[in-house]
Amino acid sequence: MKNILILIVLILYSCNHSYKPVDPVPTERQKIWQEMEYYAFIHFNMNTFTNMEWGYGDESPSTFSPSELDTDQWARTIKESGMKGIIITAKHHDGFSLWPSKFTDHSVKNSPWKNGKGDLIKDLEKSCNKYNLKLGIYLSPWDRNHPEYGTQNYITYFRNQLTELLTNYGEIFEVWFDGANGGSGYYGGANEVRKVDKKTYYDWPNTHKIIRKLQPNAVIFSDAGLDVRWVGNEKGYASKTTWSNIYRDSLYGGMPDYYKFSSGQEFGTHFIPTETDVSIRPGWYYHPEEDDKVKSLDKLIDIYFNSIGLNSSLLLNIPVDKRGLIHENDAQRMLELNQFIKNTFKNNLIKKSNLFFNNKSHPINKIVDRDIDTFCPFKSNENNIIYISLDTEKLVDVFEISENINLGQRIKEFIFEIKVNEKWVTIEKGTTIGMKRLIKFKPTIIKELRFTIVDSKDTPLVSELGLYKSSK
Ligand code: FUL
Repeated sequence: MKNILILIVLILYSCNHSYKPVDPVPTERQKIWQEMEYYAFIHFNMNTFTNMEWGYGDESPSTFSPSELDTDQWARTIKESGMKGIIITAKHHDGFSLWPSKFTDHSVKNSPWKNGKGDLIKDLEKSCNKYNLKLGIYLSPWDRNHPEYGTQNYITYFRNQLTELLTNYGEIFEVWFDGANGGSGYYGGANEVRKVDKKTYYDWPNTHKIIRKLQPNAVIFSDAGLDVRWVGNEKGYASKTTWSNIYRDSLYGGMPDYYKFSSGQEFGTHFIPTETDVSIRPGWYYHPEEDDKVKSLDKLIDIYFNSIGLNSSLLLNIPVDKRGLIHENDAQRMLELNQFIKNTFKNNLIKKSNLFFNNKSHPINKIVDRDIDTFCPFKSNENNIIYISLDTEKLVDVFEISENINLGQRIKEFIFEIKVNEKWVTIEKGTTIGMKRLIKFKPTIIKELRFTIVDSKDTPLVSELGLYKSSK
């Protein structure tokens, strides 16, 4: 009995006793967002009907005429695909608004859809509620339709529209601001080039205040955050080294060399994780000629491992078609990807292993419980190897590890090895971990593996470990 008590005390002590945060750490809203991992972008707007990617701003509202628009079909397909939310292009660069904004005539209210009585954002809000999905808003700062773009009056207009979107459509989980802005456009008939100073024109701090006031739980996305930042490319790949930390005040939306900072910065002052946005087709918008260009399942799996598996989230874009439906080809691929994810990660093969650290046995339960708030510290001066012996030999090809990022991102360098024919084989020498790192390797039968934390800012706090055999 006494021995059991000592064991329990040791177990409780060895995991989760309090550790000081290593700043910067995530805010509550970032934590909630980060656990979503995978959610959908929908590009559906005027461009869907003109077969363009960037409308000029002179399109007639009468062009917007979906024949079978059904936001329930979107939400149902997205839910069945395992995603947690939808971000919709409420207004893209051409300025057409998918809701009957009081502040412009360039909207659905002057379109044939539902005889001008429709409100697509309202429909989508209802569908999201019905299927238990979160709703996010893309509002383009650049507006090639608005006559006053480039002046202070446009900023007022932009904020008025933002206020409508954040007031009338329930809880919004993310507000998405694109970096592309300023250039040629219709601008109410002026047909000219308008350049703005991207650093100062939008007076972002005051716009952010509006968002915080109306939707305090929403994360704000742009190249520069405030809460979530761009991964730096539109291909679906995060950097192998991805610090959520970054010197936020040196960034601004639309900065030309932003991609240089996509890895984040080890000593960055703010915690701003990346979001990986990529389209399931070549274009962001629907083009019939791309019906047979939906990304293959293998490509999407690769993107999954290189976004969610590299301390990022995955924002997968679905271009809704001219009917107003998610096209059959896209829907099929989305469901296939979900099947892959579910089958691959349903069975954590590490669960019954023996874990040793610093040559002592260590309880594994807290790091296989899918709860990022429970973790084990792995700190030693002599031996920083986490050694795992599986209960039986197993065929595996995916390793997963997560840090307890609530106390700050810490791990700087690691080595992952498996034992094959009595020899240790290095699978990956890497750098950062963060929220999640997935390592994919050739399917191999193994019984032993080890993970060495070569360098870390402070005591490494591991919240999750996993080992799987992928289903494809
Ligand atoms: C880009 C935009 O210019 C594209 O049209 C698209 O909306 C993409 C998500 O962001 O920068």
